[in-house]
Amino acid sequence: MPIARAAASVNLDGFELRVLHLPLVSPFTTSFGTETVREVIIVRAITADGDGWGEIVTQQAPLYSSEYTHGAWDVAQRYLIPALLDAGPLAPEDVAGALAPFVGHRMAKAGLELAVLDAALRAESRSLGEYLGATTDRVPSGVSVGIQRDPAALVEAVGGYLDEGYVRIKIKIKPGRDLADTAAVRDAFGAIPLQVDANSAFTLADADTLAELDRFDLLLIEQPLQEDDLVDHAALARRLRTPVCLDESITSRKAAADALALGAASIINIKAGRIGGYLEAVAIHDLCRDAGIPVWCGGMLETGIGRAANAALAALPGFTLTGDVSASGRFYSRDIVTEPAVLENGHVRVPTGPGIGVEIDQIALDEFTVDRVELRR
Ligand code: NPG
Repeated sequence: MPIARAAASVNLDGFELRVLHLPLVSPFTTSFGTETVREVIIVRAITADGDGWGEIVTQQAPLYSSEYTHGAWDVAQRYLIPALLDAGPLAPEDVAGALAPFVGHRMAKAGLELAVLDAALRAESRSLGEYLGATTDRVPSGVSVGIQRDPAALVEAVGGYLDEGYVRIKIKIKPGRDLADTAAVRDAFGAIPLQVDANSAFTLADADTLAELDRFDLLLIEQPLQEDDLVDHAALARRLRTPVCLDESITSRKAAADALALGAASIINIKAGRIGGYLEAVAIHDLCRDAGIPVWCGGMLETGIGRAANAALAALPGFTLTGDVSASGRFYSRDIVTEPAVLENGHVRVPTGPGIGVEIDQIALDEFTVDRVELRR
């Protein structure tokens, strides 16, 4: 179901970029490191008809993927924004094409596209959910739990999130912090919906250990091997009963189609940042829906801007598995939107207002800004 009705073009006067440092409510540890502050770039598209907001979800260092904040900051100013400002009146559907000559940098492209989309949809008083094809007004909320000091601390953290009402738990694993952590959560909480995320930390040589995860009846194992290990993922998938889900490897609709053709995944995590934008996300959703492959919406510790957009995306009908669309309070005590996402009976509401459907808390935005630049046509 491609976008049913295109958005009108916008006349871009310029863009503002800000680097923000948002303190996390607790450290977030994955197989690639620990974050205590979320460094993120906020994009404001400036048009005669009003502003649009987007978010570039890079991290400080290139540990999850090759992108990182100051790389995105540079490429956006040096190449991407000038290309958009030179393009004349621009429809959101044309952003990806205007940026296509520049290889990679998908998170930067996604953040710029979202800002243009938001500006265009606000000008038409149309919500992002309606535009993308959302079919529900609230989405079930899963939580991603970082690696803790030990399995007992993990059980305590998971228990807290279950008490808050999260309907699905994902725990981070890495070599040496895999079977015992998963067993501890299964033993403590019984048959809860549970999945694990390795963030590329294993190799095919670890297949025996990973096969032992089969006894925990997990919903899926996410990205056990490296980003470019499609053939090895296919070999691993043949060894496991646990479904293999890909995240880092899926950088585009084409990559998704290749992964499915190879049997490298039976489930796909869709993150708009990782694949260059929300329109590519809809394309992967459509591909998977036609192929009978379940998808779910991943998270990148988004601020209220990206979090609202993710809720809209997760409301498309092919998102049959619970995503990492948690409440803002999971990561932030103060967000940069006036109505941060909250958990209501284990669900997050899909905003219905124009564009991404949330308003910016300008005071909070200023408070967390550490760098700012404006580029005009
Ligand atoms: O709920 O936003 C969230 C976080 C979900 O675990 C999560 N994200 O590998 O999926 C991931 C991980 C991540 C976060 C990766 C930030 C890279 C950056």
